[in-house]
Amino acid sequence: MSSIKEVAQRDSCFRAGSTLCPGCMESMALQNIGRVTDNGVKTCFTIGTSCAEVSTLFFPNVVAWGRGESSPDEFGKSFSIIHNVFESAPTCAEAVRDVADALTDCGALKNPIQVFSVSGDGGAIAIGLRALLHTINRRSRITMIVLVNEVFANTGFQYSPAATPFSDTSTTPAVGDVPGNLNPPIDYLHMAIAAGADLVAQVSPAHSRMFQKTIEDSMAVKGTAIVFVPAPCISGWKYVDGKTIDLALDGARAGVYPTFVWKRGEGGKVVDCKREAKDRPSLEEFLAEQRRFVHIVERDRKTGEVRVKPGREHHVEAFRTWVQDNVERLYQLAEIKK
Ligand SMILES: Cc1ncc(C[n+]2csc(CCOP(=O)(O)OP(=O)(O)O)c2C)c(N)n1
Ligand code: SF4
Repeated sequence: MSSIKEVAQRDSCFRAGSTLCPGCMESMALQNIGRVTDNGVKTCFTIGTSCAEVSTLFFPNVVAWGRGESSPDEFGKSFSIIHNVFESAPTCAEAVRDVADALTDCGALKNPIQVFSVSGDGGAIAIGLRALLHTINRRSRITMIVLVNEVFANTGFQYSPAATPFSDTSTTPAVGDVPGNLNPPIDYLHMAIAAGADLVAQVSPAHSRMFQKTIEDSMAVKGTAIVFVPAPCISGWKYVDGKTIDLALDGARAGVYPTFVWKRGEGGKVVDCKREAKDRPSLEEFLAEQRRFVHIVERDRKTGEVRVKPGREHHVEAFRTWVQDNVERLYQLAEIKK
């Protein structure tokens, strides 16, 4: 693993000028990935329509990507990005990989290329799920990044199949007795392993060393790597400024989106999230930080005390059960070797 200090001094292909919300986890993830990939190898990103795309490639206004100018003899420094439709970032990345490999095989391309796709969870595991699974199944040598903010954010915060139970979204509103989203999320980590990925991870830049190492490892595997990045969304999750990293850590440690890294042939591990509920931080505190759960848990403004809303106790218990099942499933998943 390169040293954190060395990577911090690299040039990031994600540059100033995006219109992502201030404090958006996606911009932190892209900043970091941008630096890790500035490693002397030409980088190509494909990016599907999502917050990360509409806020950074709004030609001719905002184009927040690039590594400055490079001459042909600085091929390893160069960076390119392809915007493609919503659900097709992995497919387009696979196409880039195939073309690069074919050019290499016939001697026309002398230098290596590293290829990344970037999607939101809506693009990757809702509308684009079928395409994503087939690209994994073909063992395409790419890294897929899925920025999981649990909603279709840029089109109005609609539910996605990654949405946490009981979250209020624009298409699963908490109204009357209905406590928001009633569907448990798709088990996308297990699904990616079953489809044939060589590296599967769930990690955010809040676990900075782990994040950097995972991105570096993803570029070294022979087949497909997929990294799901839990991405607290200040506008959709509705929390106060400055809490993005705290929420990323609290949610991971409380078992809502545990940090998880798995490699084919080696197995995996759950990091910084205890298996027993009694050893994990309070779920109520995690819920109370976000107004998308205000219908079940609230914080007293004067005392700061968190309390379950009267009549919502069974929803909090159901949430606790889902979280425990989630953590247990990941511990078991970590034991799979191939
Ligand atoms: C085929 C197709 N359907 C719908 C849309 C409209 N659309 C653009 S982005 C988007 C939501 C993206 O959600 P997600 O991938 O989760 O990214 P986020 O906005 O949350 O970053 C939708 C529905 C589209 N561009 N193409
Ligand atoms: S809506 Fe959410 S995901 Fe989109 S830019 Fe804002 S904070 Fe980021």
